[in-house]
Amino acid sequence: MAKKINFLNLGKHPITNNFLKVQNPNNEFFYNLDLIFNSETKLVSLKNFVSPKRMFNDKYAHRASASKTMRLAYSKLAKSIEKKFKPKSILEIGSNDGVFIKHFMKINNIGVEPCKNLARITNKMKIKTYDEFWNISLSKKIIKHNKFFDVIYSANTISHIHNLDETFQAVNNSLNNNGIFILEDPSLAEVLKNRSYDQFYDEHAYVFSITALKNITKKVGLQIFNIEKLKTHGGSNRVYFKKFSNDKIKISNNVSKHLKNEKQMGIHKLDVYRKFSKNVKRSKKKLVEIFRKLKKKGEPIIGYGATYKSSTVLNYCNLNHEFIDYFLDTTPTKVGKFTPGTHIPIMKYNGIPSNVRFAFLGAWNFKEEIFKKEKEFIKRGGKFISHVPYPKIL
Ligand code: DWN
Repeated sequence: MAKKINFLNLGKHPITNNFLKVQNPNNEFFYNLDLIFNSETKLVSLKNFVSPKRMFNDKYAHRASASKTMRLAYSKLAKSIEKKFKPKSILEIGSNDGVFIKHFMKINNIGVEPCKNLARITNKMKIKTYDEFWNISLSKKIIKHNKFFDVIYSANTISHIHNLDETFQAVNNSLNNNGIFILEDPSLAEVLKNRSYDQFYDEHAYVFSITALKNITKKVGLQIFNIEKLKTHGGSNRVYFKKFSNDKIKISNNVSKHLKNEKQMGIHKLDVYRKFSKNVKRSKKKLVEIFRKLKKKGEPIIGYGATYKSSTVLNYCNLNHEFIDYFLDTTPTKVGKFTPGTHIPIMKYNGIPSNVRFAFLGAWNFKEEIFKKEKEFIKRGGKFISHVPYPKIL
């Protein structure tokens, strides 16, 4: 019998995509953000899933193409898929604003994107995009019109879908016999190492280990044949799957290496999560201490990058408008609004104002890109505050 064990309670949290039009709304929705470990599958997930319709709607704010790092990463991956697999058809689950799928205009390229405002963007780009949630019924509809796929790709999406058995089954049903499925999502091993507890929020129903992925996909006939460790989004895994029945594709040695490494870390044991939980509580204490000290000195502090991730940190640590004056962000759909739960204004990025010496790095996953861009700020003594891997002033 699978046992689902609670290991961390992060308190009450809002919908991370709910960037507010007014600073103090009276009907904001909150849910309890608790993390659990499944002793059978080794999956780590939220205890309470939030209704998908609340999160993924026609006001979805995140644009995958907003960062240069990601634009380059997707273009590089598209070239590599083209070269290695020469697909004639490709399906992307969670196509967002088309940053990846637009590289495949010469073949049959199909998007799935339940956020209607995003699906409209890619449909306008002449990429047939289904504005529905991925499930068996949608996969049947797509196959009927488009046949089976050579490649199915999904970045930062499968970890957002609650029913994993159905999700992977629908993927397997939609692949042709030699087809491959590529999944890219934050790595649980990296979250544990970096104490990046902000990878858990309403949308991130799961944070995957390779161990858990292997356990849950074998049930539907998918087999991992390659893994790439990525730096993107604070440390992700790109996992390649084939059908079990396809023995033409060789299994790379790195699959067993990853599994061995996770075993050594104890990813299959509850103790590791109990330790993580202690570290997260310490991290909160230290971060709040840093903010309190700076505020006592009267320092203005801003936020850099109003990420969905930062919503977890701000709400868990109770860092509201009293601690952070405002956020700067390049995403037009966030500008002029307020952060969910903590009600901090979000302003249009136009450089860091000269009176600011401290900026909380909400987009810590783009640290390299941001440090390159903010040379002037750093030169004049400006400092970033980050909670990863532990709270400090950089
Ligand atoms: O999985 C998900 C990831 C991939 O994207 C989603 N569930 C939602 C979203 O999460 P996020 O908001 O934590 O993602 P990012 O990509 O880390 O967000 C970066 C934010 O920072 C954007 O709003 C853009 C902003 N930014 C900025 O203002 N200046 C980013 C950079 C690099 C910058 O220089």
